[in-house]
Amino acid sequence: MTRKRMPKILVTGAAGQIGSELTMALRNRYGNQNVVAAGHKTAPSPTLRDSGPFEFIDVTQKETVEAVVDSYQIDTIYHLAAILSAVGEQKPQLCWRVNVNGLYNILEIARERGLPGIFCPSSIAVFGRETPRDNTPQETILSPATMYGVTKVAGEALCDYYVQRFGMDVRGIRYPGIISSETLPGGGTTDYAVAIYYEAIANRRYTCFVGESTVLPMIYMPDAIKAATDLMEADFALLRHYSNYNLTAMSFSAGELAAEIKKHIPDFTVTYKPDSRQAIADSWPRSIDDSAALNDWGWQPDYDLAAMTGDMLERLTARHAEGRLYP
Ligand code: VAH
Repeated sequence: MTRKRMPKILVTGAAGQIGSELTMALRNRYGNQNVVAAGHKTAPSPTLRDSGPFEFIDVTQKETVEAVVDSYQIDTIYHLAAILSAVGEQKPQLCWRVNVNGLYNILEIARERGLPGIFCPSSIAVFGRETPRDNTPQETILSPATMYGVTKVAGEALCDYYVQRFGMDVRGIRYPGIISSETLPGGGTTDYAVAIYYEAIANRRYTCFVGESTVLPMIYMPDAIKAATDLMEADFALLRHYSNYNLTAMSFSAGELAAEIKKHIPDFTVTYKPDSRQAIADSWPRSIDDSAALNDWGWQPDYDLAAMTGDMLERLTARHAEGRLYP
């Protein structure tokens, strides 16, 4: 998408883990009043609420989204509203309604108005037990073991159909687990990789819901946001994929994560008590081949496990000292 003027952006799911930080990054980049944040039920943080427009929508109710798109003359949508993997297994029908019907509404609104840019993230959850788990290729078997993964496979196919059939510009990334300091994740299988930092600071101990040897691909939020904006600013003509770029920054086991935190907090202890989310984690890749993202739009992460851990603990320690560790 070649930019001639500042975009008018709508971020759905803006009160969520990615949406809350992505909205602020987009406001810094394009101007506060050019980025409309939208949520469903979760109230926005003061930072989000006081820095620019915030609206409540329900992506499963098309007219609620149309009203915002038309009143703000939106031309670009970052569609983050979604039900994640663990909650999606508890509520599979809701997961389908929000993740697929909601996406369909976004794509139809964009098609009917000729909007020039849509970003909709996918996930490594599209892969399953039949997928090669190490250095998982860009082109491979998609056999999701969760409704969340099913909705992301359907979402990728729907987005690519709108590119091919209607000539639209729809882009997306298969995100790995995302670790962040500003907003707690909302019911994913990788939530342990965020909670462990909070509990290390608050209580010096954590009970982890996946086993010590569980390895998953991960990314730190600043890199996740950089990937979204870099992809959206890339020359569409150079893209060989659209809504399903493999992406990662690092892979590590729960035990390696705990050991990295212990370098900063020596008396930190972890107990491992795998629950139902272990089976989901075991169906996902251990590492990802993201060479297509590197080749097509220059993807390079900035944070590894050591750099992320130092930054996370610094941010959370400062908040803890002010008595506001948890958002
Ligand atoms: C989840 N955080 O755990 C999301 C993500 C790859 C994991 O899609 O459901």
